[in-house]
Amino acid sequence: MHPDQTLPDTRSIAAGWTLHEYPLVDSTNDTARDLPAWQAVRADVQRTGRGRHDRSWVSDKGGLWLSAVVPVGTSEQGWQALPLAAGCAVCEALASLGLPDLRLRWPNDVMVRDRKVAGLLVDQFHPDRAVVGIGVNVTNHPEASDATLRSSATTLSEWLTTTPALQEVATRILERLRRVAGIMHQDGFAAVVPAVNDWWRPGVSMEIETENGCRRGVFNGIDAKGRLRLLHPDGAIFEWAAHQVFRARELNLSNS
Ligand code: BT5
Repeated sequence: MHPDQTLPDTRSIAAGWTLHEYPLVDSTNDTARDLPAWQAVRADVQRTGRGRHDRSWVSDKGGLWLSAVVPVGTSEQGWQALPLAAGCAVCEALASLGLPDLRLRWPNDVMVRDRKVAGLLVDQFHPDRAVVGIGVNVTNHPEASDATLRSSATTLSEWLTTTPALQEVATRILERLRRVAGIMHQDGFAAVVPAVNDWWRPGVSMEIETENGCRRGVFNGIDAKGRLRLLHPDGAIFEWAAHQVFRARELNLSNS
């Protein structure tokens, strides 16, 4: 723990979660590293919020910076599919608050139209559980820290007449995450694939960067293992796991 981190405010919330709240941490994913399953960390501000592939995540006051510890089975597939299932849980939670025009952008950016409202970063520090990091822009101003986010990011307050409290957003997300994780645990990831596939924009053209170079095609949802299905111009479908894709870009749309 960082020396200036104060003791958290800890309480039980809905769906059997215990939530630890801090004013300031480096990254909630790191603070949650050694917690048991079904515990979560929320911070008002993160000093060094992390995105995927060592990218940074702007985490100013007013946003929801949340990390939830979820048990994963021993199968590699269980944990690889978790970010997709968690993205679906975040979409469901934000839709329940009345956010319009929500969708997922592969692998797990949560978008309102073409602007990113939430991002997910899943870390696995222990073999039996994963830390699902969720960042949601609520009343914060990410563009004040990074001007490039002016056109690519959005916040809940831009779309809702009454902006919900951070605790309310956290509770709704954790409730749905617990439900989705329960379905995955009982019936496997394939059982949540149809729900995940409902959140993509259909027929979007994409370019992906892989270690073997760039590939272009039409996004065709995910398969039962959680891999991206890319339809090539010759009609062949290729599958790509998230860890094989360094960057994904939707063509003819704004991107982050
Ligand atoms: C993500 O990475 O979208 C994962 C973000 C996860 C953040 C949460 S907050 C709680 C937990 N603790 C952490 O330290 N992290 C997690 P990626 O797909 O790599 O997207 C990163 C890119 O999103 C950046 O390069 C920017 O372009 C953009 N970005 C940065 N901050 C943003 C923000 N607040 N809103 C929208 N876009 C942002």
